[in-house]
Amino acid sequence: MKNTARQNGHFCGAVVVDPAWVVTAAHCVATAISSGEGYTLAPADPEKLQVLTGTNVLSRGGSVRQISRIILHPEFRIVNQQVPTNDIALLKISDAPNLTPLPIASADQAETMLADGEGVRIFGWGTALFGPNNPVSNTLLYTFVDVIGRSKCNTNAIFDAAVTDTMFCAGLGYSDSCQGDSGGPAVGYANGVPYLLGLVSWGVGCVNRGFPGVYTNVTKFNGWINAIINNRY
Ligand code: 4AZ
Repeated sequence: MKNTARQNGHFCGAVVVDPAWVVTAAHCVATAISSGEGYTLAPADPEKLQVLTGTNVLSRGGSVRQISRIILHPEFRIVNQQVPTNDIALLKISDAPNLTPLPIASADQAETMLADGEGVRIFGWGTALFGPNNPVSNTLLYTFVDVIGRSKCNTNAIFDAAVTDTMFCAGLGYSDSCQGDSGGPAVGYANGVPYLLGLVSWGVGCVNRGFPGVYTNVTKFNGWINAIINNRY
């Protein structure tokens, strides 16, 4: 996704789940509005964002699509100042909504594909290093990361119970997602066919030997996604 307020820059990934809809991380497309002591999270202005499709090179090819709606998951929150929960949002493509979707894994497929030690493939144009001023990648990068089971990921030494059942952990110390990869896909394969399992959501640095990346488990949101796409609310 590109943000017109950030000099046309790439800032987050997204995944096509319907000819007219893409899914991304809610934290990519939410703005905090202060209210009283705290704040509420509201959708960003869809006019300021665009979706680049049909190329794996940011600077060349593909087409830039306008979006008309941003729908944050109603339970999207940022807990303890930093952990996004229910970190998922849908964007409606208003401009040539003829995209080819990636199917979302079923709950049963996800059970198998997200077992401890399974490999998932992650994709993004994010940075290679964590830090304040690193460039995003002009070409789409991918890597494989191993799923780290929730009980291990929730130990005191790692995320100390912060990983809920709508998240999963993957990638410990060898390869990882990084800044600018948020909202992009984690994919599993069944007989060579790709299925969407997750979205890059949060972590502590990148390729950190102590901390895996954390992903939104998209398969837990199939009902919400279908309800919106099929215009049921
Ligand atoms: C980020 O800042 C970010 N290694 C994304 C993924 C991870 C860390 C940070 C996971 O967008």
